[in-house]
Amino acid sequence: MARVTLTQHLIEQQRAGRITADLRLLIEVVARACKAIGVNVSKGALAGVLGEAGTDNVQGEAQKKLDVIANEILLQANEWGGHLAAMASEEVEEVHQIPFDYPKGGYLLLFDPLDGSSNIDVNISVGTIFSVLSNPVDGPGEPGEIAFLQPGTEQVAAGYALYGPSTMFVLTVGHGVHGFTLDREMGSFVYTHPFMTIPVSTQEFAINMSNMRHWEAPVQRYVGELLEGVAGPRSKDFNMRWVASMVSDVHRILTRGGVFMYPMDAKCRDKGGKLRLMYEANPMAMIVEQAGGAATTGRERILEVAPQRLHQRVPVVLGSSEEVERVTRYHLDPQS
Ligand code: P6P
Repeated sequence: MARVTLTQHLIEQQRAGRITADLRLLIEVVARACKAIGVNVSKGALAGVLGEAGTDNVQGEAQKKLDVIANEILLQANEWGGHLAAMASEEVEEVHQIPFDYPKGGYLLLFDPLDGSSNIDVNISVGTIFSVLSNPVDGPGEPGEIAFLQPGTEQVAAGYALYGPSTMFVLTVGHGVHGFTLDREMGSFVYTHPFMTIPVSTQEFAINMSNMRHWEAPVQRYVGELLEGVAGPRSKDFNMRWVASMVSDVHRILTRGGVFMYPMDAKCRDKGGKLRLMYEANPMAMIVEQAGGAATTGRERILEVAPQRLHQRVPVVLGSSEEVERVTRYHLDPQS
């Protein structure tokens, strides 16, 4: 049977009126940039791109960390496309405007170009996360930070690339979550995972246990019950996974269920949390909800958080709805 590619899938979404031609082309450009990032990531030490910036490679050029390379690939790929009014990246403090001589479009693109990059040097999977908003600013003016500060419910598309044993591209435009696997011979993303769905219940949790002493009481209680296993109030045993690469942990949950937590704790409280709202929590929350899961800060739905700053952080609890609802209930009703 002829294999459907990302391009064909997007054309079908456009024919069904679910996305515009411009959004289709934007997603294609992002996916192509992710392929280029994957090529660099998979070279590892061979490309002289591991390790810290500041050292010189054989040509005497300053070596760049992979996340800087990934950021440049995404910025350059999207500047000329004509679909964007502006971009925002974890790697760039300010909003990135489209060069004045390039055509502009009606979308805002936000991304974490290489999430989990601390895992690069130890050859553990990393990913790229992206989010698409509509530009609320009419007319030719350059959108400032304010234009980006929209709640996650306003996202028109969200997705990630996972540079793992296989390179995958996972996408939602608000009509389910769909996964694509890179066929390296063809160079195209093949539609391999239609309508990815997160099981309601699970026996697997993901959290950095080394932070236990810093957690707030509801998380202490919740994880304590998981660790009590079948003899405890949950009456079943739980397994734990922590890749310390959000895209990998979320992809596992999308594939077989689970609950992922980077909760508020005494260590990250002054920053508001660990993970970034606009280009980590929001896109992943849209994906998780579209796959039938849930995503909260522990106290409120992530997609309804009103952003105050472009790079703000939030606590994150996401995955199998039964578990996310329990953790959230423990925060909101400690006597429950
Ligand atoms: P910790 C990676 O740096 C990241 O932003 C996420 O991808 C990941 O879930 C988290 O931080 C890991 O944090 O504290 O376990 O190193």
